[in-house]
Amino acid sequence: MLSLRPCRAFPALAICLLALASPRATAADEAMVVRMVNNAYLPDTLTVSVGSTVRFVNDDPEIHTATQTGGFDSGLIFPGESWQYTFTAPGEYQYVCLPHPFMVGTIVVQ
Ligand SMILES: [Cu+2]
Repeated sequence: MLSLRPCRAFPALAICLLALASPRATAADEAMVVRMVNNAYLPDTLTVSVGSTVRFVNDDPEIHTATQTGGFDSGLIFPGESWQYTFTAPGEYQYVCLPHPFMVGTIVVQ
């Protein structure tokens, strides 16, 4: 029966609407995001102020990490997932993706 279709679709639709209704990130929040796209960090260098939380979002179909030698380590970030880290000290934090060592990025904290 054709009329069943909208009913079946409703739960998914409700989730979509909930997502749209959640509070919007401010411009400042959006700037604190590093996306992983096409096996690269975007942006590859991000400058933030001390105390900022940076969210690493995996928009790729592959697993990535954000790993600083001797420092922070996201562990595996699966496709569609994210991980965040708060930078409490000034400095230049260089990091790589462990499965893809050619993926490099820098967080400049000032
Ligand atoms: Cu990777």
